[in-house]
Amino acid sequence: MLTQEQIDQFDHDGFLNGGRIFADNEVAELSDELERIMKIGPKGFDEDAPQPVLFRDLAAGGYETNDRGEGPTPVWQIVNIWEASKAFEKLIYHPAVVGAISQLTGFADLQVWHDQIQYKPEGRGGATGWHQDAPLWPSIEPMTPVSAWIPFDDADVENGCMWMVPGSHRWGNQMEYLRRFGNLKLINEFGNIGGDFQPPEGTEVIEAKAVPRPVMQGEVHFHHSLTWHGSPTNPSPRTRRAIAIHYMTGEAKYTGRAHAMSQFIEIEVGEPMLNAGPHFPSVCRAGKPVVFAR
Ligand SMILES: O=C(O)CCC(=O)C(=O)O
Repeated sequence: MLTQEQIDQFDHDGFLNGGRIFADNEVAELSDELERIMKIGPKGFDEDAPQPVLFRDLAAGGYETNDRGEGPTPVWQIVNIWEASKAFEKLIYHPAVVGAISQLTGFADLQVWHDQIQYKPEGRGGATGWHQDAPLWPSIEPMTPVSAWIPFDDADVENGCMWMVPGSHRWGNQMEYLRRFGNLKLINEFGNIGGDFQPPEGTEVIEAKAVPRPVMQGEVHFHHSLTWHGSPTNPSPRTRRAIAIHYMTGEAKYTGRAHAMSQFIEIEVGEPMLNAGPHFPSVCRAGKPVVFAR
């Protein structure tokens, strides 16, 4: 359970380190599972085997790639690893994570929108540009979800932890502004954002100032879907591996607009995502985390 102080902190900042909730052996199991799937690779799954929805190097665009589709500064993105791995399927139901998301959103019903591994290899892992999540998810409205971010390595400034801007979740859709900073990739420049940004009048935080968000193995970190965030390159000798689980609240409705997940939505425009089908598991019902029983 999060304390009221933690909930207030999240409301103010748009992010929160929720502390340690995973034992070492749980982190090790997930980390081994991730390495198993990385070995299979984007092209190695049998056609009829359960597999992720997307598996690609996010940073490869415009570069020459090897036969795995890997460019010179890889950020391996695996979307819905839970569909390919029992250990990750169990993770999306984790009662401490789900309970905290329910507290932070104030919603009793929650579903998984999708999950996403971002794997930055040691020495050459690429950057994930500054962005907000909700504007990249036009298929669902309103923009209220919260994500849990769980690392499988200590994620710190040296190996490309996320950076965030406190209070930015109250500033609406600012993707047009953030796109101007696509050139920021290296650790020593990544925080140079927001200098000329004027937060909307009446918001609590009135300066756009980026801060690094180190998260240690075993801990969970939460961020609002409108919080400005991104992560720089990983020049360190350590991997930076993590999963984000993007949750939807019971108010989410299908808009008909496109996203990698929209091909799996089995409802009509305007209907609640609650009925969207098996790719969007319900993980909290009437305020109680659903027990994973498979
Ligand atoms: O893992 C990262 O560095 C970025 C993840 C991210 O953008 C997200 O969780 O929304």
